[in-house]
Amino acid sequence: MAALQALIWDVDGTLAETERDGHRVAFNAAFKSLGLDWHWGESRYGDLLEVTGGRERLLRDMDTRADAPSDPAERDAMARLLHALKNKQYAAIVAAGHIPLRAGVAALMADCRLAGLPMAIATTTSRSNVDALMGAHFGPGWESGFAAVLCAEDAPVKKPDPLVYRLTLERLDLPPEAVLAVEDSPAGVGACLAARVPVVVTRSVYFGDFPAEGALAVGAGLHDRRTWVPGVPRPGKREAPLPEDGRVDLDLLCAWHARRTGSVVLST
Ligand code: XBP
Ligand code: MG
Repeated sequence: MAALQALIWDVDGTLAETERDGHRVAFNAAFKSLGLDWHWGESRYGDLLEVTGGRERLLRDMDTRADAPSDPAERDAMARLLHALKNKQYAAIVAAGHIPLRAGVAALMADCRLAGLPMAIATTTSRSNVDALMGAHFGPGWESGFAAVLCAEDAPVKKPDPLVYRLTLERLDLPPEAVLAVEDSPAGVGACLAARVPVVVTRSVYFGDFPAEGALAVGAGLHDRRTWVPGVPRPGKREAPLPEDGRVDLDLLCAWHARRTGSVVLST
């Protein structure tokens, strides 16, 4: 069984709570800038997160609106414009310091750097959003700290499709069993399982209680290992939460990765 050779990060919900206070707020500002009387509340946005991709999410919402253009080409153009405006607003929100990293993220990244373990990013959000968030927290040269950064522009078929993980593995030149992903959403876990990538789940505000079957471990946040429960591949069979204090560090992730027993459920 391969030892851990790279850690792969999801972005939205995993690195930071970007959705409720970032993308949602930015979408609402974009609606306003076009003079639209549209507003996504927290709960409505949570429902729309079933759709991955901001533009795709907009199109889903437009299906329910009488005042959205009825012509498909016009509707598509409007979604593209709103999405571009939203991403600009999002970058401004992030640059203003409104979106902190989730607790435990920076420390785990520092563990990887210290241990010389390569890291990658596998997300189906736009590259500009990743750049805005990572640049705000790690400075303009942040990308040099990552062996691969794959975004929506690289993988246009979005999670839960495994494409972004398959491309990331290709870029890293590693087999799936040699990596570990950190995810927060059902779509993210679905993408990992379909790509046979082992995954741990750090629960985010919008995905607080999905079953996460097939994950190696599930917890409320990387900062507190007492909230984590190592998973097993079969439904209904779970271990007790970890008793000891401390964060989820690289040693713990390596231990979970090493003791997995074919725990990646194949969905394809
Ligand atoms: C999150 C997404 C994205 C973001 C918005 O994907 O589904 O669509 O909500 O970004 P992940 P865009 O968790 O894999 O990062 O507007 O650029 O799509
Ligand atoms: Mg996510």
